[in-house]
Amino acid sequence: MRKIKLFVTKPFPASQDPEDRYEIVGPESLSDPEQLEDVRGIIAAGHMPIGKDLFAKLPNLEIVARFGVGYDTVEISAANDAGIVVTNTPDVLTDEVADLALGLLIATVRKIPQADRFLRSGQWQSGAFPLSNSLRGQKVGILGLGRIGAAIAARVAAMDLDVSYCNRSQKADAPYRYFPTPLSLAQSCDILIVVVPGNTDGEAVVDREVLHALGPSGVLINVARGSVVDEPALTDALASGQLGAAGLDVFADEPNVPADLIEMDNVVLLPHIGSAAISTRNAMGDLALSNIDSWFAGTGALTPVS
Ligand code: 8YV
Repeated sequence: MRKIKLFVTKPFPASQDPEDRYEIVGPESLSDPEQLEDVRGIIAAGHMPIGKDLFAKLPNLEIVARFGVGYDTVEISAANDAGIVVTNTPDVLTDEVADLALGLLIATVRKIPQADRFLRSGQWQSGAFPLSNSLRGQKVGILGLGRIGAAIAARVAAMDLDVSYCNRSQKADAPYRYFPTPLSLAQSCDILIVVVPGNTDGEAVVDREVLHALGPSGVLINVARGSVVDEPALTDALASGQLGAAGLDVFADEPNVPADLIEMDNVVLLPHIGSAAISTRNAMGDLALSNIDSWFAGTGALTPVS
């Protein structure tokens, strides 16, 4: 029997090789309509936009399985219009990303990378590393109390820090103070951790006003998407001292990071590694493939996005 054909945007890790049971084509086939005619599924890893332009080339497409919990690269309304199911990889990366967010928070406030650079460059020989700010007594605001936001909140609360949050709706079972808007949250906290899903409409929920509300000793941590923070406003606020520091795992135009940010000493910059641990990435790949397997076995998608 002929194998079902999948379009895979980028190689991804998984404990099984998808080529064992599927015929795989990649972006090189985009210029060859005949190759695409009988594609029935997409596994979408990386940044490639998945929307109506691509759907128009794939008349037999049934399912898009996103490798990742975020699906801002997929045009959901176009998928809905075309009757295409979209899945993502929730849960399997929650704790990994939350761990990384905590590491980035501590690294940013206590200046761990800067201290490492100080030691390696031999500066310790001439004196001690300058004292850093402290996390003690800081108020932490979580913007987005979804699965990952809740896992970060639990970790921050375990560090004996005050936690509050902003979410589209208040969570009845969340033991933290609720603020209805990003601005009201920023006005009431010292450290803002951004964990809201990325958007496709280009609107940054963390705008200049929110950044200024955090203030000169405020800290921004972003492990969500670059698109949810106004990056030029963030760069300005850090450069002018209107914002104290930032820890960023995500950027507006990855892998391009503004040179101004790279030159600053009050930021910690990571190359989007929130979920990038071997076991977690394998679990994400396995879940993306299981969604495809289940769909083509006739048992439906396992983790469809709403
Ligand atoms: C991955 C992520 O970097 O899950 C997400 O939404 O941002 C990360 O876990 C990405 O999905 C890899 O393609």
